[in-house]
Amino acid sequence: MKGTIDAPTSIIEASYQLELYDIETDSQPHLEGIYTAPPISLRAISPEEAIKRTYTETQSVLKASKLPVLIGGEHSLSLGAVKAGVEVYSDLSVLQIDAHADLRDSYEGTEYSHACVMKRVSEMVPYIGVGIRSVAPDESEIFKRKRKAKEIFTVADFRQLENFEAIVEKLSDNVYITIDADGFDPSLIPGVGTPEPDGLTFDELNRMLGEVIATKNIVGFDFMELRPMKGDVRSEFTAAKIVYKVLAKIFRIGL
Ligand SMILES: [Mn+2]
Repeated sequence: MKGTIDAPTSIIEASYQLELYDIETDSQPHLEGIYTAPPISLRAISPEEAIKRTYTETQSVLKASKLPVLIGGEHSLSLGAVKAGVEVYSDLSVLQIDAHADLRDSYEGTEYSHACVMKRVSEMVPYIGVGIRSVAPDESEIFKRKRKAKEIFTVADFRQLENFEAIVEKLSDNVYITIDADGFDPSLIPGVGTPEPDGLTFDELNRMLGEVIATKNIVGFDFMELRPMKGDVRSEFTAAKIVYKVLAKIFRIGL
């Protein structure tokens, strides 16, 4: 989990620089009440244990009828949140924003690597992937199948859509959103492990999420895989902004 461990602190710090007013929704999301929980301690434990702790924390937030928002962190931690979510919402589906398919069965000796996260998610719930533009040879068959079934949209596929209906119609009523920072174009978020060119713009992602939030019940979301860079705050500021804007849209509809 090297590199991503400092992301939560850097995103929270960047959030202090955000204007509290959101132009788009004509609202101040902070007035709804945003509680920043202490960080989940994940140092010196196995990936399985880290996922388990994330699961327990998310479960307690859901039990309190609150909206869990996870700021990470290694992408595999999303598994803990999805597991907690599907226990409450049996029809749960996941919307993945990511440059990578993350469909490997195992990677570097573990089934709980960031490179396997969507394979593990797909074993729990259906999901739709958007922004995918980097696929390993051993993922290519399943990627092609999912792309043909319109369960995965490359950035090129996404840009050919006239509206977001094809994405929305595949999702169930209750949706968990997982955003890997590298789904964005690296000009917006250079601070990632694998900056893949030709990613989504802020506007593209913001508009698509707006449509999903308007039509679905969002049970939780996460923003993962940021790696802060020295001397460049673009990444964490963009991360803080999208998290705040997603909250603004969810709050406008009402929890
Ligand atoms: Mn990724």
